[in-house]
Amino acid sequence: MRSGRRGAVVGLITFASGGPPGAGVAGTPQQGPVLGIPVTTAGEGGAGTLNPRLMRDLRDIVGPEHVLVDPDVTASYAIDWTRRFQGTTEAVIRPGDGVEVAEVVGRCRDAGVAIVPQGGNTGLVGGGVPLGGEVVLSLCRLSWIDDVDELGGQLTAGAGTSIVDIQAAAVAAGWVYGIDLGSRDSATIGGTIATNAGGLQVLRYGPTRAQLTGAEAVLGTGATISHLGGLMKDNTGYDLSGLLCGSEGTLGVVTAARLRLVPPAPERLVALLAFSSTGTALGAAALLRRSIPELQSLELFLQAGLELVCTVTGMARPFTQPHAAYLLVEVAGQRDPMPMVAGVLDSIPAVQDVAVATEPSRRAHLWRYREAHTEAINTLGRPHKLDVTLPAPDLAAFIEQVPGVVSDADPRATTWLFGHAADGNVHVNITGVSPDEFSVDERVLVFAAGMGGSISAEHGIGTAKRPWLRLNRSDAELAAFRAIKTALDPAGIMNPNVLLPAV
Ligand code: 2HG
Ligand code: ZN
Repeated sequence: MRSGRRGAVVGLITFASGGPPGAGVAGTPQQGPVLGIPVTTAGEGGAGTLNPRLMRDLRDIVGPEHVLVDPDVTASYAIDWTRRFQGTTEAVIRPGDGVEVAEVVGRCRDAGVAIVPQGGNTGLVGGGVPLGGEVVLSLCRLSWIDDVDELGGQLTAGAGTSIVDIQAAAVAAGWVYGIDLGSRDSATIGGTIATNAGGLQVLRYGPTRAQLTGAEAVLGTGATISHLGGLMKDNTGYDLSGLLCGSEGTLGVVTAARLRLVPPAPERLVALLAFSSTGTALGAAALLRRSIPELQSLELFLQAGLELVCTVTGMARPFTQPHAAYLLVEVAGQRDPMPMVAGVLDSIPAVQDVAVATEPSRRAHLWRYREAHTEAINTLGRPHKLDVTLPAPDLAAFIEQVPGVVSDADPRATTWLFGHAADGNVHVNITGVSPDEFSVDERVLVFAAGMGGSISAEHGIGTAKRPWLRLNRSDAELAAFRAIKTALDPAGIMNPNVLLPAV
């Protein structure tokens, strides 16, 4: 194990340089800060030093055209979607199947070279970019769908398959894939498993882990595990697929997944509801959850976000008057939901304005007010993105108070709030703050954890929140995490700069 040099002090929390225990990467790994966060470099003595024999072996395994080394080409693999997290890599490796993935991982393990697995690169917490000069293992060529079981409602997909392609294959088989998210065109099943992605329908179908009946993966040891039989009931010991889900590439690389599908719910209605306060909106959200079993989505946004979306997209404002808070509600079932939804809305006097759509393009239009928040905020510069969950009774107070917490930390900052009301999950986006300034991040995470919340609802810990995992996890839990990491990735080559706090 390398020696731990004390590292940067970020706000209230001091953290040390270096990777997780067991990160016994061969050579003399260098450590240096990126955005003030200490990182462990690729191995073999740091960036610029991948040895020619390793490169030759990698070319033999995947074919020379799938080992990308031109910096102009590799640059796009080294930056995340927010542009806040940017690293460098000497090589992007694009294996064509699980066997090649295993050979690449085995060869990198032998050479002591760290790997960052990468899917659609749509993660928002710096979990899929080579901040320490790691080799990028792109799963983009593992894009295939197989073994569609129309009877049982399941399919198997390669890790590089996009969510939109899985959704389409499910529909073609008479079923539906229960996960939907704004980045559906680019996000891949492998990436969404690595992060246990949530999205817009968690309230009805659960997060990605709930869709997974099994996975195939190459562990950091180089061993391949495959559990793709898809049995709905299978109590034969540890749920390794469930463990890999949410492990952010720190234990191994998922190469394929067996997914359960859900029955179609063709009769749909989307309603945009306006309220005079966050509190009344969240009160109505609770009532909607209790009254409408076919509730598919329940999203929250505020007036400032709506105004920004309208300005950036050119969309007309949905109502003549501005309102403090909005709920976007989708209901989907076998029968026309309109009469039932109308009855429920009549019983909520706090609703100040309503727009309802049943026709697909009108429904998509209402959804755009919510989904365009991410891209609209990105036009203001590189945002800080924090993704927290609060206990339901504390959500309104958090939303009301967190802008003050942010501006106390940095008066130049602007706070944007939106999210998944039914899950207690609010996305705190902060603009006007330098990308390498972490004190605002820390204040928000400490505030959320202090209210009993989680510092990561659905995006994962990545690099962005790694120093603060202790806010939610005890020493005993972290020791268990490290023991698992050491067992499945003894050489410490798998995504060494994410999830686990440095020691
Ligand atoms: C969403 O819910 C995504 O739209 C992105 O999780 C959230 O941009 C964000 O912070
Ligand atoms: Zn979200």
